[in-house]
Amino acid sequence: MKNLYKNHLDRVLGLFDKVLEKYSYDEVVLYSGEAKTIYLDDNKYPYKVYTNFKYFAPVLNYPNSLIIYKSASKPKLIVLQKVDFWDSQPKPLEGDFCEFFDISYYNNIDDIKKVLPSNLKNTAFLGEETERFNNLSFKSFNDQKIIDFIHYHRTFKSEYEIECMRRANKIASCGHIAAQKAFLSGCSELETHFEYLKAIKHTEKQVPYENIVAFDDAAAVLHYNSYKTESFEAKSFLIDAGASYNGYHADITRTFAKEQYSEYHELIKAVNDSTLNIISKIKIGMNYEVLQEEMHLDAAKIIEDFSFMNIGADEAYEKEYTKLFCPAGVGHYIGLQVHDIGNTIKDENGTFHEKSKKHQYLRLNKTIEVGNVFTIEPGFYIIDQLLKPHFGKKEFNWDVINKFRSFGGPRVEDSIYISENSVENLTRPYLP
Ligand SMILES: [Mn+2]
Repeated sequence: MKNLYKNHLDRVLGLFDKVLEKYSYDEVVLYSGEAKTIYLDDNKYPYKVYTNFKYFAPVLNYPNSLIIYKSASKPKLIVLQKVDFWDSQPKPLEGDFCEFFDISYYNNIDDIKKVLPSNLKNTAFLGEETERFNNLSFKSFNDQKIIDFIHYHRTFKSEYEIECMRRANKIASCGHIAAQKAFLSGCSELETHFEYLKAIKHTEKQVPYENIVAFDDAAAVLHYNSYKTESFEAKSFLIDAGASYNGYHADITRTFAKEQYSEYHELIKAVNDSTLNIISKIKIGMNYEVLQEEMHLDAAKIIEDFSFMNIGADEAYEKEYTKLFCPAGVGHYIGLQVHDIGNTIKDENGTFHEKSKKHQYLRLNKTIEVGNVFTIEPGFYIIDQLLKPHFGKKEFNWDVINKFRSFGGPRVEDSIYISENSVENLTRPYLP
């Protein structure tokens, strides 16, 4: 892992060498960010490190820290270590990455200006511009040209990043297995959520996104997070939950039926087959939107096979009825962010890439290239808000729709890495 990390850091530093030279800077300062205070309160929101800061190193929980990098020199990492008895004290940094940085500490946040380089006239600042940096004469704050350059290149992952994501998937899989058990043993949504956290050993603050733990019809609410606290005889369970390793994320969805060999179990199987089918169609050089079309072709087949409508698959596809049952995008880039950045940048100069016109909720419609990591997450839901304008229409088989409504609808989501010679599923080694 240390070698992988070393190569990753070399790549990151190489990118900064290039972009600093390209736009005539001597140096870059990245600010980790800070914990924000709630309005008229003395409590703070959970701290989340600036993503381009953690691109350098897995320094995830050290607010008010700086990375300073000048081409051809060892990057500096300056960490705040407050001395007070109220808060738990940040420990000195440890880990494989430490030896590749000049690490130093400062004790008082008001001294942050003292630890910055003395001459900032050719220095780029990246990160959240809080008032601490007001009146400082950086050459620029968050120069869009630098950001676009870095965000474009972040869509191509290093071997180290892939290894982190494999591990994140492995951790999340333990949670999924524990959650499935909890559901089958009659736990409530909230209890199931706790079992998940317990299994992955993350606090609520550490999960990459709010877990979706949805029983029965709640599964049709795509971002459901108002867990019911009471247990009840649930028939189906959808869990969309991740985990992180060194700041890299997993994003996995699985769906279960309490009753095996039931019709809903068949529907889950059909959606799982769709996930695997879409993955099998992936080719380097193909536009990601082709996979979105593939998802709708599969949804049309599900409509026909389960008789959700009184028309065939071809007609359901052509008339775009599949969008009523399968309204979301087929997936998104993933990495340091769950919905990783870079989907609207075409090249390192920041040329804007327009989103799909046909599929308004599709985040990604760029060409699939070596190094990309993205999710594939088809679903098939009964969403009354979408079906309402069609209520009563004879093309729809309302008996079947009514029968499935109380199950919500399945989604099955894996993460995929495109390497030179393979399409690697980062999720399946750990979870069926
Ligand atoms: Mn996702």
